[in-house]
Amino acid sequence: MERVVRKMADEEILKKLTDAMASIDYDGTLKACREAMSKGIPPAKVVGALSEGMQIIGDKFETKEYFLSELIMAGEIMKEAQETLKPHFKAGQIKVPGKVVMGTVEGDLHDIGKNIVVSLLSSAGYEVTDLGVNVPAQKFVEAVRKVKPDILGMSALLRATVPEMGNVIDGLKKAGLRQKVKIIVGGLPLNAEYAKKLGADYYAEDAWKGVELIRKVVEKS
Ligand code: B1M
Repeated sequence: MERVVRKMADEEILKKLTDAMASIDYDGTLKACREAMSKGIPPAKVVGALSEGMQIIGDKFETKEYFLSELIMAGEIMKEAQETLKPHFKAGQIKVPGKVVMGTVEGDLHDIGKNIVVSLLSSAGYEVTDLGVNVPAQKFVEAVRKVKPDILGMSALLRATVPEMGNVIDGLKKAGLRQKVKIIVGGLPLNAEYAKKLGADYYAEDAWKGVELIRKVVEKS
């Protein structure tokens, strides 16, 4: 009974969080975030609730109820919320940290999901080279040559920029580096089938799954 009541209370907080995010309510979102953390709700669930809010914002942007200024504000709120969550990021039982190069592909400025992956990996002791956003294919190739990572992670949120991932993979092939690194891709327009078509090794639907995948891949290598 106690567990059921607790679950209902948690769901109420998560709903509050989604609603505050969806209405681009800075104070409300951060307050609900802190409340969720103080109640011990897992950060993955909190990010899930925030992403639901982001989904609503995206839908409202498409129907012209929200405009670019709202997307920008939402991005800022999400970044602040992420700072609140960071100290609570734990990436499971990672035992074999390795080297990871991460970036958002050329033409794409969305970095919130990518930054969550970077934070989770860093907090677990991985050596992460974050190339940032709008990263040209050649820069990914050079980073793989220089850093010699176990994993290359790429993120894209725009449908139009996803093919850039394929360009990076082609660049790696041309440079003779493709077999030296495992590639994980993530982002809203992707799925496992699309990732395979692009030539990636793995697709991660969220940051936690991505980090778990990376752990398994590094452990095997
Ligand atoms: Co943009 N935007 N945006 N935007 N934006 C979307 C993506 C959009 C779906 C909104 C919509 O119309 N519904 C739409 C894309 C449509 C399409 O491609 N078909 C869109 C558009 C159109 C645009 C502009 C073109 C708008 C314009 O200028 N007219 C423009 C493009 C700029 C550019 O990139 N060149 C633009 C700009 C922006 C801002 C800069 C204002 C801002 C981003 C701020 C930032 O990132 N610093 C922004 C925002 C905030 C959004 C939405 C609302 C939210 C994105 C987000 O942060 N989600 C988004 C709508 C939506 O998502 N439904 C939208 C939360 C975040 C936690 O999720 O990043 O998906 P996400 O990460 C997830 C997973 O995908 C996964 O893990 C995370 C969860 O754990 N993941 C990985 C992601 N990468 C991974 C890598 C991995 C593993 C997992 O390992 C490698």
